[in-house]
Amino acid sequence: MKRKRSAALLFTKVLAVGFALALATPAPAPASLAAPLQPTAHDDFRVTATSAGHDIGTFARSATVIEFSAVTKGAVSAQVTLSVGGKTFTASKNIATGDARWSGGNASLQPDDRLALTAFTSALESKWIKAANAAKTPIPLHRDLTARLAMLLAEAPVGTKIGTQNVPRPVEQYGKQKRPDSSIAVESCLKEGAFATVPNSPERSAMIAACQESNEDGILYTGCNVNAWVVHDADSHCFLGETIYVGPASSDCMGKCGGGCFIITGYTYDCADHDRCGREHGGSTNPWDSECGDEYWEADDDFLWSTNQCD
Ligand SMILES: [Ca+2]
Ligand SMILES: [Ca+2]
Ligand SMILES: [Ca+2]
Repeated sequence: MKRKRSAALLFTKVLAVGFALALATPAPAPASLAAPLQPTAHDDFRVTATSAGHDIGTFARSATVIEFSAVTKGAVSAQVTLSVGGKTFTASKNIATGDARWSGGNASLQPDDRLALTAFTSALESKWIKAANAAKTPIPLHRDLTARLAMLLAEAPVGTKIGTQNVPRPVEQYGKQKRPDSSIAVESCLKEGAFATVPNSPERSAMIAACQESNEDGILYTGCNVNAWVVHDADSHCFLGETIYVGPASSDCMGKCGGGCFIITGYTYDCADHDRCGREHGGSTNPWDSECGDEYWEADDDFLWSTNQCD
């Protein structure tokens, strides 16, 4: 039932409450108001301006400072700018038209940048995503996109220039990649090629380069806690298919887009391919991670558009 109140009475009450609060609340120290924002502590997350439709702030991990600015426009589109150690990355997404774009303006990320971004995604998960889930409220689009861009950048191949990528929303599919009959692992490389060349020779490198394959699956969900047929290639071997256990019950959430078990993204084949490649050929600070560059680019649509199917 709605109760009517006189506007004058309400105004008087608001004034009275405000006055009482002003008396009861100690004034903040002038120094904290005047201090410029210079985060220096470990994993220091600060929001300097916020509303339902935007957030601006900083995150610092050791010497690396990330500045973020994110805005939702018209309820269906969002724009995010992340400055990582002075390098600017942007993303935009429109869920009505299915358009998305992200760019680094040809900047490249170094191991320290990636470690800061990984810590930043953890902060976003606890401050924004888990908080929204606990309150059973939807995650604002600009916060969702901030987290997805941070996760994507956290896994960018070290030293690789990041230009502008157009990533329209692909058709989301569900199902299984066909596994070759009665095989545990299959490498496409011709045995004759391996026998005919010497390890670590230019001829062997050329032979392996010739047996790399692209494998863009759009967004194809693996399902949850299943054996999936995943594929990758690298500088040291040809296109290789293997059966890997993926899902929330697997080690470190194998197949989930983004590091670890971050809540918002899905378990997909392209992210499983990239995860497997990263585990075999390099962790977050390993420069050889560039071997998984093709798997990375094939997964960017999964990072930006996939949704969690398993929790
Ligand atoms: Ca993909
Ligand atoms: Ca590869
Ligand atoms: Ca793939």
